Amino acid sequence: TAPRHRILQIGRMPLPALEAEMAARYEVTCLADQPDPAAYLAARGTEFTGVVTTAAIGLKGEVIAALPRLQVISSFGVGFDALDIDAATARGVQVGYTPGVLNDCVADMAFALMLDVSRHVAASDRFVRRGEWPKVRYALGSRVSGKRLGIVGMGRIGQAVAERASGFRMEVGYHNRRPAQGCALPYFESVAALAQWADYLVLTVAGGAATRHLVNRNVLEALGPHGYIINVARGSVVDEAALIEALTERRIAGAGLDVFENEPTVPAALMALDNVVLTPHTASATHETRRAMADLVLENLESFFATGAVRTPVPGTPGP
Ligand code: 8YV
Repeated sequence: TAPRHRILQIGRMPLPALEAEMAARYEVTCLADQPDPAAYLAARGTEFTGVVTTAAIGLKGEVIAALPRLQVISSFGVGFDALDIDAATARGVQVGYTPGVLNDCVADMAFALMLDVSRHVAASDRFVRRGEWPKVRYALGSRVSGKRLGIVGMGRIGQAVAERASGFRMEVGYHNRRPAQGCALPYFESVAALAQWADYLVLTVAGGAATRHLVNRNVLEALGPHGYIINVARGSVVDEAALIEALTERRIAGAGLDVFENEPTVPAALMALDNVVLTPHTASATHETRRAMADLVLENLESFFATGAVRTPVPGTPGP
C-alpha cells in the first residue's frame, strides 16, 4: 500500500467525528496537542503535504512557511479572514473551504437572535426561572413582523436572511460593496444610509481588513434608539467599544451577537446588559450543518489528492 498523506491538523475540529474520519484516511498530527508546537513545526514541518484548520482557528503565514512541502489547505468554515490567503497563494497552495452548506443555519440564527432580542425570549426565561412571574411586571417587547430589515453583505447568507423575511412581512433593503447581481431589493450606497432606514441591521458580510469596524459610532447613531444590531458575521465588523456605549446609553435598542472582537472573551459590559442576546459563535452549530461542513472538508482533501484540485476553492486562490 502507498504511504498515507501526512496531514497537520492545527486545532480541535468543531465536529469531533471528523477527527476520527480524517485519521482513518490520513496520517494526522494535531499541532495543538504538541507540548511545544513551534519546536514540533521546526523539527517535523517538512513531513506535511496537507493542513486542516477551521475558520475560527485560521492559519498563520509563519505556519505555512514552516511547511515547505505543503500543497493543500482544507478549512472548516466559510470565512477565510483568519487564513493567510496571500501566503498560501504565493506558494501555489490550494485552499478549500465550506461555502453554501451553512447558509440556512446561519440565517436561521440571525432570526433567532432578532426574535429573541425583540421578544425577550432569553431574558423572559431568566425572569421565569428567578421566580419573578408572580411578583413582577415584565417589560414589553417590540414587534418583529412588518419591520424594516437592513442586510449588510448580500452574499449567500444575506440572501438566505432576505428569503426568511417574507414570512414576517418585513421590508428588506441591503448594502453591499456593489449592487448584487439579480437582486431586486432596494440597495443602499452606505451602511449609515441603510441603518438610518432599518429597524434591524443584520450583518452577514465577510470579515477581514476591508470590513473592519464597518459598523462604527456613526452607523449606530443612524440606527437610532429603536434599532437593533444582529451580528452573525465577524466581531471585527463592529466597533465593539462603540456598540457597548450605544447599548448602555440606550442610543440603540439592543443587539443579538453571535460573534465578538476577541473570542472567546466577551466583555463584561455586554454580559451586564439585558437588551443584548449573546451566543458563542454557534450560528452554524447544528448536527446537520456541521456534518455537511465536515463532509466538505474531507471532500476537498480527497478531491485534491485524487484529481489535483480541491472541490470548493476560496475565490482567487491557486487552481491545479
Ligand atoms: C464556524 C464560521 O463556527 O464558517 C465560518 O466562517 O465562523 C463558523 O461556521 C467556524 O468555522 C468553526 O470553527
